[in-house]
Amino acid sequence: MNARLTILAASILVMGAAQLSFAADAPASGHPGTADPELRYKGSPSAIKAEETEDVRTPKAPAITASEFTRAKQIYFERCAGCHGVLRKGATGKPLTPDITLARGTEYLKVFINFGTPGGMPNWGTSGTLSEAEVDLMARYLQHEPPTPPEFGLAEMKAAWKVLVPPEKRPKKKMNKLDLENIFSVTLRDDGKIALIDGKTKKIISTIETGYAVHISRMSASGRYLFVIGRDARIDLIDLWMEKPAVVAEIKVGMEARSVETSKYKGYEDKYAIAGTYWPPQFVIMDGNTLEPKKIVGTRGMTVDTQEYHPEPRVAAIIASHEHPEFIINVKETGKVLMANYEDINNMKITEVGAARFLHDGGWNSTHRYFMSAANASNKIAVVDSKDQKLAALVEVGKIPHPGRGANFVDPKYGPVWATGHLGDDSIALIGTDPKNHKANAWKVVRTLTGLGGGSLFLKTHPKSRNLWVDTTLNPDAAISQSAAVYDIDHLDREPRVLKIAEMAGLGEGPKRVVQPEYNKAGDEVWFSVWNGQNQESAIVVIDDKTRKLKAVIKDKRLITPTGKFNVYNTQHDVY
Ligand code: DHE
Repeated sequence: MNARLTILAASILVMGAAQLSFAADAPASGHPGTADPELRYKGSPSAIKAEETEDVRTPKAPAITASEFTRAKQIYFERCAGCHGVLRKGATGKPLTPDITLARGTEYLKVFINFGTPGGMPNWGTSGTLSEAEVDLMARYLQHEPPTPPEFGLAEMKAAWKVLVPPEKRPKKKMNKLDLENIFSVTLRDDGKIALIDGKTKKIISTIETGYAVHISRMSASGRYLFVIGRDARIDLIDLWMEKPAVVAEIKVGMEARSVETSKYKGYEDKYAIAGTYWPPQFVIMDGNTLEPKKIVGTRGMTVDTQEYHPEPRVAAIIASHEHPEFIINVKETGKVLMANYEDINNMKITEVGAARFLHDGGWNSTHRYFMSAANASNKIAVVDSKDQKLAALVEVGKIPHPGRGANFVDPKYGPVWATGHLGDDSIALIGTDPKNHKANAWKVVRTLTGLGGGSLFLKTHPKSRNLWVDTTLNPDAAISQSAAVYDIDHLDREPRVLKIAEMAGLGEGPKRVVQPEYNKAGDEVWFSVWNGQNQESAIVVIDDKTRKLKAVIKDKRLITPTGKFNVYNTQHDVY
């Protein structure tokens, strides 16, 4: 590397902190100085197909043949779009638009692609992921205008919409003997399915074909309908009342998505569903019984802080308000929370709450009034008051908060708190959430616990439990990523106990990442996924919450890459 490039390599951290998704067996790039969990949480392949984009050549950019362009697009969507955005406008990774890349030039860009940066850009070249020719190709490609994937409006959604069993042909009452409230919907990430698992027998009731890499499951307010959404923005509506629960409606709402939710406000139970998409950047409100798309709202617009236009603000977590007939929607790149009122969707009122970038996941406080939302690039938790429809606070926490939906409990000293773990450090922040009776503690970090390490994704407790369970799924040390920590809520000053969850599963080879604690309905068992590679054996480990001892290991050849688990009752009633 010549001197100029060395200086550039050291100074340009422009390619940004790698975020967000990975396969269980994804290798870390091993770049010195970069937090490994961040690298591991890299953008997974985008569900956008390279052949669907509209391509433009930029006259001043280096020559590139049509076949090279196609190949580069594919690599970009597979490796880079998760962090830098489809339009390369910058997300967690930095912007890579031609106004920036043309000025840098091919040689300069090659250095970054080859060696990565301490800021989080993986070393695609030296890790052997991309060949020398591919590094050169990507450096040239990035100087051309980003190809644009197509929009996805009402016509496209309607074309992809299928009602397999119309509401009038569905059962009028529950037709099976299943204990629906204690079923778990389990994401089988790399198998394009979910598994329904009976909470008592711990047996798989059935597996159901869904979209590609289902991300989450959410329940309708009545507890009858299960909604699952895949990364490819396909939503499946599953009727749990049928003799054999099955998909009754299906739709594709875009090219890439992560979130789905249902209306829960009194009088609107099961009436509407909503899905947010990463591409195109928008959300759609659908009929809750059929998934018929009703109203699409784009999220493109100005960022909360610098107030500049962002063409690709992705929709992250969505939660249904219990205070108003509203969906509360995290818009990642603009750092805004939208409260969309569904009372009259033709004259829709949307309250825009300015929070901070980049909004990702979050959940309710124990009273279901305050939405606690992680702004992960700002190291803050935004507290959104769903009753008064405004921002209550921005709370400074550790590095890259990642709560899932978080955990609510009563701290013996500080009163009601909501907790989040972090991807970027080992801290667990407990935030006071009771402005009425514990005003001095409200929206402050009242206590910080020390976890097993960075790389935590989810933590959980239950109103009937005095345990707080925390995973460390993305920690680079296998001993840590394969374990979970449990804290005694009555003695938070004590060290946590460490449970070697993966070891309990007795599996063979593989990364065996322990991910997402989830309680059963009674709150006396906590379930962990032991997430292995697609061709390796995975399992779910069930721990007795009181004794903290192993209760059961669920193994089944159909249990391929289990990640998220959603207990019907707890998801329906927002218990966490
Ligand atoms: Fe998730 C929730 C986005 C990677 C498992 N994930 C969410 C939510 C969002 C999101 C916006 C909140 C949805 C809501 O509440 O409405 N996740 C993303 C990403 O953008 C990211 C970082 C990268 C990607 O390309 O997908 C990503 N997520 C992952 C994973 O790698 C995980 C660990 C495994 C997997 O299945 O892909 C994963 N995400 C989950 C789970 C939840 C989730 C289990 C729900 C947690 C809950 O308790 O509600």
